Amino acid sequence: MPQPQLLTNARLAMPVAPVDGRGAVVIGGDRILWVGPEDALPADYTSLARQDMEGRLITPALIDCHTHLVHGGNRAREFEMRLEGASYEDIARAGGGIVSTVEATRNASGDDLLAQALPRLDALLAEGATTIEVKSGYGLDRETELRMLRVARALGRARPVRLRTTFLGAHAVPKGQDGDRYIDEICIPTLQAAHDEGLVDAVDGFCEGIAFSPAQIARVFDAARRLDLPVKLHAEQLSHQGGCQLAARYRALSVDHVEYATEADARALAAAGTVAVLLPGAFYFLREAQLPPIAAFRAHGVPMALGTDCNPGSSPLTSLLLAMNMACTLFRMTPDEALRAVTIHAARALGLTDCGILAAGKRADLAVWNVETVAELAYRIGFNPLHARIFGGRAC
Ligand code: DI6
Ligand code: FE
Repeated sequence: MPQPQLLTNARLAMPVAPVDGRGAVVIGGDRILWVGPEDALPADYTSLARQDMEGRLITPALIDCHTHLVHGGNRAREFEMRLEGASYEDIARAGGGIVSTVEATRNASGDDLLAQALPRLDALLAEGATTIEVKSGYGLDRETELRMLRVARALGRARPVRLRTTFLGAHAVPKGQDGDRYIDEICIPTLQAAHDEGLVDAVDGFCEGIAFSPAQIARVFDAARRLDLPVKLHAEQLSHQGGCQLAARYRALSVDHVEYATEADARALAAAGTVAVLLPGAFYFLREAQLPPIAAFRAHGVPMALGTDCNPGSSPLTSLLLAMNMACTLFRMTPDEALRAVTIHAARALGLTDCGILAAGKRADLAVWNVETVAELAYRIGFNPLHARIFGGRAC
């Protein structure tokens, strides 16, 4: 076992409890051995060579807990149509939207999809992310859903990153098909096939007027339960459909978007231990006006996470730092909340307990920033102050 590494003269954002003054981190292999104020460094470690962080801020490495990184093509033309007055839902109902990306994704080979996704992944890593979730959901047939998930796994081998895959077969009703038949005859059997191939870490759905009803999503969740897979849900994004209550009944890891969630939903989420994943990129890009009920989430103790929702239609965003800035400017989250939202709470939204926090025994996934405070991290727009990204104890 190589010598542990000792980082000193750092500012630490744990991010739950702050450390005042100079902080130090001891890393052994891929784990944090010790973290705390430098003057409390245990005697065992004082003789290690010091790597002087020169007062930089160290946070847990960032976690993007909601992306659709793997997809074919882009929807810049729909962006122009929306600028001309069409709504996101109008475009979806007219055969554009998710199903147009489905066509582009079906027509792309695995190699094409990988090549298109890598620059997006690299953009996230360049800002200090080490754990990324990737969803399927632009195949809506067995072959393409499996291809998307295999590409997601391949992304995890192509870069030093921890990749978590989510099966999102219930994302949209394929053109010309009946929603109920699609769920029972394609979506659920495809979930089984993807699980058999070891491609699924969690199961998601889109509960919305333009997608699936709570009753349809419940059938997908029952299938997930039979496979012992955790669930999450795109819920209450464009309207209130009852997705949060459904997700809470299934003890979902997270409900995502949730602009139209209510106080009663917040109570149910808190009781179920479900994380609310806020996606300010989609809120911004679709020029939504309905704000997620942040005050109710705070009051009831619902953990809030943030993701990019990186996707071609509603959030072509590949920056968690910008998501943090947007969460503060648009949703009035505090910078400390925004940091917890892309670290410890994002980990929880993925069912992970070994990362997202600076604590002994956790993974040594750290980000070192050329800033002094958490507020400084959240307030800049379009500037990347990352000094170093440490993944499993290695700077890379
Ligand atoms: N909600 C979203 O924001 C993405 N999926 C979803 O269910 C949008 C997907 C798209 O427009 O391509
Ligand atoms: Fe999404």
